[in-house]
Amino acid sequence: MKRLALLGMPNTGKSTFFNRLTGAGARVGNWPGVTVDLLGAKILLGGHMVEVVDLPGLYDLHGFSEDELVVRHFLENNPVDLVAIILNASQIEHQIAIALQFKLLGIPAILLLNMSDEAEKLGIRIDIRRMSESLGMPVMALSAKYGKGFAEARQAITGMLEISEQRPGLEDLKDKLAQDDLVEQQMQTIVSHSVQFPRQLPESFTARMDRLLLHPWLGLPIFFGVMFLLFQGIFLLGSPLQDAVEWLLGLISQHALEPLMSTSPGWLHGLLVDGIYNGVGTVASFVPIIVLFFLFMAVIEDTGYLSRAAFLMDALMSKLGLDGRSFVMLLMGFGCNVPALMGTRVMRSRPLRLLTMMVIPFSLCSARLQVFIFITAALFSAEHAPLVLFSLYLMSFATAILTALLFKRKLASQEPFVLELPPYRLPTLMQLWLRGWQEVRHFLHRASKFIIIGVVLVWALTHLPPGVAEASPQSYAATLGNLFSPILTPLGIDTQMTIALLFGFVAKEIVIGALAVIYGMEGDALTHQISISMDWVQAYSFMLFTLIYTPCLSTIATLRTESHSNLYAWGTVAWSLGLAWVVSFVFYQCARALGY
Ligand SMILES: Nc1nc2c(ncn2[C@@H]2O[C@H](COP(=O)(O)OP(=O)(O)OP(=O)(O)O)[C@@H](O)[C@H]2O)c(=O)[nH]1
Ligand SMILES: [Mg+2]
Repeated sequence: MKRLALLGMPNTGKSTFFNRLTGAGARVGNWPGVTVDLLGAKILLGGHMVEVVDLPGLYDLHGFSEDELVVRHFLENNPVDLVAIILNASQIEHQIAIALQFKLLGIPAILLLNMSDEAEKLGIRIDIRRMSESLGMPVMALSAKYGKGFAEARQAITGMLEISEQRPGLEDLKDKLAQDDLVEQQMQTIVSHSVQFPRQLPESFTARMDRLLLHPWLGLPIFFGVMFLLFQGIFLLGSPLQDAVEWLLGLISQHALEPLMSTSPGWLHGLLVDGIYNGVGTVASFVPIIVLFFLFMAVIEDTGYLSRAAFLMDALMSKLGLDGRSFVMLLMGFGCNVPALMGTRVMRSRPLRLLTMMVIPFSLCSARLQVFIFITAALFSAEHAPLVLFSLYLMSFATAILTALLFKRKLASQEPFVLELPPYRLPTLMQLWLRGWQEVRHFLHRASKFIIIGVVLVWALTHLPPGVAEASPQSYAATLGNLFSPILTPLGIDTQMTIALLFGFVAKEIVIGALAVIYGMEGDALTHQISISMDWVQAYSFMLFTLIYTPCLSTIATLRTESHSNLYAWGTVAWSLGLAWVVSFVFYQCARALGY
């Protein structure tokens, strides 16, 4: 099998090209450092099976951040037939060095000048033929996003792969890169011979937008306003969709599932309908909101506004021992903590990375959001519910800030970093569609992996030993819950909720699934049941604990693999568990003391 590697600086459109070439759904975003790990896909090109590998971006081959190491490690250990170097044509004068480095290494390469649409708008003219001659490798103009030049690039790659021979991995890549001066010199010659810059770059749309959005004192209020509108939009559009899914699930159960199951034994009916169907269904009804949430975040990310958030928050974050990128990762953590943790690979300083990874688990992720929407809808009025949710987001930030302040001396770093502000770009519908679909797939994956197993286990615990009444004090569930009651009763958390919390350790989606199973209800009946089984103080204490105690098993696993340290991973978990207990305890006891 042949192997084609896509390589270039961060944010040049490698993943966009990869998706177009392979039909895969790699994550794309207008932010340097979206791809931080290898991603491969196999396709048929000109009669050969070709493995295409999308690599993280790298500033140069000397780079030593974790994501750049991934690239170097790949090149050193994997034979490749062809390297497609993808660069941003509008920044050609800074980016062409990588092409030269590869040429000096003697690896067959093709140079794709991506974003040629943007370069053209800026009035940058590139003499492709001349550049190709002086570089000694094929050069092509491309717009991976809109498809211009794609067919030609694909054809050229196919042709080159036909004749190429696989090179073994490049051993000791670093030692072979000693010719920086030479690269610098040649780079200038090539650019001056084949690129024509306009005498004066026109004032771009981006510059005009930034005058407002990065305004010294309007910038931050605008940013928070945008985030506020985003959440409003999600609920405005999401709630009716959620109701529709619930209605549909009810219909299926009433007209298909119940008649079908009417003759089956009681326990099987219980397991399949009250257990799996209600449990997974309750979680599934949140999928529209979560998909919308990711779509809105994708727009923020893909327009390039996320980079502005990093810029605006950089000064504040540095007071916490973090930087603007940490803030962006916290925001990404609102979606899911796992990719946010991996996104910290772009940080070169290990202490900074560890500190950022320590605060990310406090980001109120979309799985926790489901629990909170559910509980607030049950216990608070429609007027108060948004305020309650908002307060939980504030708590999420507050716990992150507290953690950073407490640990910043232990994990002190001074990594100088220059923030790149990419131009504003509009995502295409295709990109948004891909993103939405990815989230649905991600849900199905989690549903099959954790949620079904979780709800079945909860069902078994509430129905065993045989013969006990459902969730009665004699059931295993109650026994297990009682085991933890000395710890959780002072927080106002009862046995049922304890079971939900225990399973929530694995994945937060299971929390509501588990509640559906424990009470043997779904939809409005379940909401009503929750509203009478606790008061608002207990509910808020439960939500505080759920927010802080630990995100999920995948996050813990990621903390461990990314830090290469068991001590760090479990230390982080111990800290958040302890903090969760203290915060809930203080809240619950104070509220009760005040007579609520
Ligand atoms: N205008 C324009 N935008 C593009 C083009 N190709 C990609 N983009 C946009 O550029 C941004 C970066 O694209 P990605 O494909 O994520 O870039 P990448 O090189 O994989 O980035 P990293 O994974 O961070 O290294 C996204 O907002 C894309 O939509 C193009 O040809 N023209
Ligand atoms: Mg990428």
